[in-house]
Amino acid sequence: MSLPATFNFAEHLFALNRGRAQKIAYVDDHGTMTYGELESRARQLASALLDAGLQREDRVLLLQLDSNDWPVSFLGCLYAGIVPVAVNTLLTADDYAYMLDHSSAKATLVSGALLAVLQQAMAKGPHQVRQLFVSHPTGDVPAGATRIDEAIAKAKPLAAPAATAPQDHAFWLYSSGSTGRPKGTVHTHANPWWTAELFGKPVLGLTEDDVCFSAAKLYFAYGLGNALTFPLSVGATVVLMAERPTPDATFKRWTSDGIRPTVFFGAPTGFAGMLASPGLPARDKVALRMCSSAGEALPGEIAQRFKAHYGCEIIDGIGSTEMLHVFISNRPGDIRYGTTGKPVEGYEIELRGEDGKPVGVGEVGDLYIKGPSAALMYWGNPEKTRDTFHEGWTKSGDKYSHDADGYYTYAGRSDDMLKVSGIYVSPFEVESTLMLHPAVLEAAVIGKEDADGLTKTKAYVVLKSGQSVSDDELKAFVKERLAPYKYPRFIEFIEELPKTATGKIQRFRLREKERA
Ligand code: 3SK
Repeated sequence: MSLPATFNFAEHLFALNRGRAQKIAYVDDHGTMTYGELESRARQLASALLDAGLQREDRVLLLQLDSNDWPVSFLGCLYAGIVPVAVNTLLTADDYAYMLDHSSAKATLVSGALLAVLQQAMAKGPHQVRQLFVSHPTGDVPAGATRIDEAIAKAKPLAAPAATAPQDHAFWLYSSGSTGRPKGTVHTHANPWWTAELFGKPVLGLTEDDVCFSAAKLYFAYGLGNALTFPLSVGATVVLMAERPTPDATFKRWTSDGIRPTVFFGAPTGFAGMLASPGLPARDKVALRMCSSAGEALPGEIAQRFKAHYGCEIIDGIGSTEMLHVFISNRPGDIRYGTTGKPVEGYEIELRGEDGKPVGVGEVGDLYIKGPSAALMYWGNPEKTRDTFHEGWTKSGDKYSHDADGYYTYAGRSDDMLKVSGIYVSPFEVESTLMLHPAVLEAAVIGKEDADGLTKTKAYVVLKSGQSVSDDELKAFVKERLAPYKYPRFIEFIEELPKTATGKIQRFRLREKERA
């Protein structure tokens, strides 16, 4: 598989779908957009951006709730050779001020609902934003700003795509670590193409008959693949929603009288919440044929309960913002519950021990990935770039083991692993066991020093509403199921776990709480 010397990812998708001009590409909270409309609007926006003075390789902050304007904005930028910096819509003005400064964005494409926080960020300076394009304004747009729909209506479609090369900068995503500022992860025009060729098509088997719906928003690498790259690479239809993916909001789309999703992309916490919800729709009310899960390893028990209810598999995999999408995954019809599956063809996986050498079967090692969709760098951060991207390998920061059959099992984050009595304990293993208890909704396990200064496990547990259980009962429950040294010596019940915007448990916050 290879790409021509000139390759523009937006033009690639438009060309693929020119025979489907009348087919619905997107349906959002406002209405539908056909493939023909997607191409013409994106190319009109490309003209409008260039007419506004933006130039090839300039960065533009894309801060929008999921709506049909998001793919128009993203692909319009790519078509013009402008680089969208797609950012999380849940952040603070301080975060956006940092991103505007760090990316030197010359313009922003912003949802009306997010304009106020963006303006607060701009007031914090310094930044180079000269143009504001507003999608779905909630009132009058400020002086000097332009409505995206008006900019599109006034512009002629750009005649030809920017003649980008496969390795040219196409877009950025910010990757958040457990410490430090978010890192601007630079992806090329080739990278999304690789994720579709290696994962979306061959592993998920998406087709043009599918209707894709992703709980993860488009600004996440996971959501970008699920709701743009993969469906548009096969001519499928996508459902977008601006609101938070609560169980009820998700169920509303699953059971829509109009376009019903056939493939749903979620994360373990979301699946657990939906299964625990009284509103869970019956099997005959939905059209799901398959689900995908990423973000955190999916406890096998959740996948099995989901399958029992809907008769449909959840394909669990792991990806990263740096690799753009999934590189280890279960396969439809070949699922080993509780594992992340096998390496996706086209990616090499290594688990390295403390000596940097590959570990043996059953041993836990640091996960490294080699594959063609890896980001070029973290913008302006040579130190972290060198640390993460080294000799063609990308360090993920996760710990994994693999069995003799080649299935990989998650063992926690590199910095979350615990050593209890000299033996590694995976917080994830203890958490998944706690979650097997019928009263437990979620759990997070960290290390806590005992009176002797030795590390023991402590579990923070969130109970399902209306349920109760004693800590002694939970300890006994874990002891019965795992090696005895692994049971949590301390248990604290809390209302909710601290999480990142992508739903990952922030164990470091619990550790901070413990130290306070
Ligand atoms: O968290 C993941 O597993 C993931 C999957 C696909 C793309 C991006 C990410 C972070």
